Amino acid sequence: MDRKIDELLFSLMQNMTIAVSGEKLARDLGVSHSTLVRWIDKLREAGVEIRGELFTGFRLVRLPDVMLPQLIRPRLRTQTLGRNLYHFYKVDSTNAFASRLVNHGHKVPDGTVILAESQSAGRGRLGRSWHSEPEAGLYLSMILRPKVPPSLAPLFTLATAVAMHNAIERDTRIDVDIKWPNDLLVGGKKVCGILAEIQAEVDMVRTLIIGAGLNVNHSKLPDDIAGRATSLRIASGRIQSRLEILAEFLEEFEGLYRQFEKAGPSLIVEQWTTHSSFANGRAIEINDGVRHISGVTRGLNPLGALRVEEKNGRVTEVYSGDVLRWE
Ligand code: BT5
Repeated sequence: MDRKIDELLFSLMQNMTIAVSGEKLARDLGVSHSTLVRWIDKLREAGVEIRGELFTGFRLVRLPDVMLPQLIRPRLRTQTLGRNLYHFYKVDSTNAFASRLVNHGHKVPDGTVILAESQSAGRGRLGRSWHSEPEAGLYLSMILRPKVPPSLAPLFTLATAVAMHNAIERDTRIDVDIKWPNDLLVGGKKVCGILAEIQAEVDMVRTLIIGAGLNVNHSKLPDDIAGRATSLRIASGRIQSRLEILAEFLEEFEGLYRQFEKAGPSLIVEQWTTHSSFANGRAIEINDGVRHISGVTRGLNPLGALRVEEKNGRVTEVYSGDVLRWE
């Protein structure tokens, strides 16, 4: 459905300076006048400013910042990641849509990417929610089928954090830190969160869905998270390009993924360690789902688990969890 609306928006964008007759748009898209009007309304609801009506013709007021596949495709430098692309103006959650796609038996190619302008039920980890303001953020999910046991799945969330870190730094020159396991921080505040969901047999991952939410152009965040969250725009004082960051991210992630398939986790582990101030010497308290572990971080093990030296000198290796406190 949204694919046709993308086509409509793209043709309005190609005719920015003139009003395009509703008659012609409906004919080109092969839909009735009433469907056209409904789609125009849907675009307006999504924040796209369109002037006019069916009989006068429609014209865009300004170039909208929408993640149109027609704009993304020419910028993609990947082989497979993002080549199959779904784009929504509004969806409940890109991760939820991805699992519906996989579960309903559709043949979903590896590396499929789902993008949304806004989410009505963006998900965080452990049942928490993700604030997903329209147009301001990047909300994406990737469908992957790595040939690994479930125990190695957390490596791909580390890889996502590294890829997003590199994409943001390259594109915006903003300093980004990675908080274990996979939040991105700017000036100590969260700018990006990652949610990996896995469908697996006991010894093999069937499908891995990795979602990432990045605050890009929010001018402010809701009061309940404003103290611990920020956006790239707030941090840099400039509007940033979601499109360019996305293209960089997909290229970076595909590079890490391919390297993993060829040579194992070492590059992901090495890059994560280089870019995270949490890798070494941080006092930290973690809930790994079973118990609380407090101690000082001592790097990642070769499979990506965080090594934490506890007070009694014992080193515990933690694959995933929630950081409760850190210094
Ligand atoms: C995460 O969870 O950080 C994972 C967030 C993943 C979101 C993406 S968006 C695309 C894809 N589709 C989805 O439905 N989800 C993924 P967690 O570590 O549990 O952090 C959640 C907590 O971060 C919340 O409880 C808030 O305190 C805070 N938070 C919520 N929205 C935020 C935002 N926009 N920016 C910064 N912090 C936020």
